[in-house]
Amino acid sequence: MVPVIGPSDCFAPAGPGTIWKKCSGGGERDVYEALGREVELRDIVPRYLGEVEYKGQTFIELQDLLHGFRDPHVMDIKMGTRTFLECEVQNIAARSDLYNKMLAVDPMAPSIEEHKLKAVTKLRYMQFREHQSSTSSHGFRIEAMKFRGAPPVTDLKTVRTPMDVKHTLALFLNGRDEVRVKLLVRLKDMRRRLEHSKYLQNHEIVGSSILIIYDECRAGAWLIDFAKTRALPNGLQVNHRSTWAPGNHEEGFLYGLDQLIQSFENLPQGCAKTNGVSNGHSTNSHVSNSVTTNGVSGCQITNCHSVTNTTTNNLSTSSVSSPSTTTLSDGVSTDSVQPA
Ligand code: I3P
Repeated sequence: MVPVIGPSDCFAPAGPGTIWKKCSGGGERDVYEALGREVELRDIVPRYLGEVEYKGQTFIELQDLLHGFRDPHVMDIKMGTRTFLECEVQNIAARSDLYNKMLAVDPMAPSIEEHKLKAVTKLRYMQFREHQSSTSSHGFRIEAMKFRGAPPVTDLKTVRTPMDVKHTLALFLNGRDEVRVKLLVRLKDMRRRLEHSKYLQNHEIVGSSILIIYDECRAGAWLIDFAKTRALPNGLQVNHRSTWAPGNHEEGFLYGLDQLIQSFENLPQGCAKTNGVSNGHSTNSHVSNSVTTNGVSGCQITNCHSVTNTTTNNLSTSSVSSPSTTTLSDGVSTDSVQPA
């Protein structure tokens, strides 16, 4: 996640052009360092600028991908068919918070036993989330998105079917076919680089996201969030496309990227064009009558959640105020951002 759509207490602005991300343990820092050493991957992940201690907390300083965009549209897409670490398979601790989150999505989902216990394991919850969303079928799910001048939309847990995904992507692009074409070029380039990556040959990339950003002038996509990236056990190989079975460490990252590319390719041109900024956005709605996109063409927006927005948005940042430590001449590298 990024500040604009992620939990605000995880980030602090550093800048200009950089953010601080709260970091527990050195895992994510090590991944950014390793990815930064692989020249071919440098351009598809935020630049890592170092570790920072501030008021007793550890942050990693990263390129602010939003820097240089003007009130952009942002989408966070969680990648992979598996979103939990293999170690969760052995974790039998049942959690009441996850039971409650499950109930909120589908009150019928818990078993009789789980209802009695009022708790579920993390594995059970994570797999439930995978099946409720497009993670299981598509190898990606849309976690959050933000439209220009509107608060983030995060109620997307049941965007699951190919139609749901298509409608949500179409709504996000708002009929901007030139953005779709640029993103396809970028996503295919990412796939090529990742397929040839040495790092990917011996790591599983679990729970990472592709972040898509576009405004009137530019469009880009990056790979973010590496808290659950792990080295594979010695001698084990994965192709990032095969089905997961306990112990095989496949996470379906590249399968998801294939499906994401195909989903963008299959979008009809000019689908779900809206007349600029609307007062609300609806995706995947069970409330199709509250869709406020104007002039929907080629797609019916049905079966979705509705989000009404009234305010201009607001980069949410944490209350931690941080001195600037590093500045970048250009927050977003020009070769990774394509004119929209
Ligand atoms: C959370 C989400 C996170 C996961 C978190 C889940 O569910 O899947 O990825 O954190 O586990 O609760 P939801 O998306 O429905 O809010 P990790 O990626 O760190 O596993 P947690 O509750 O143990 O933090």
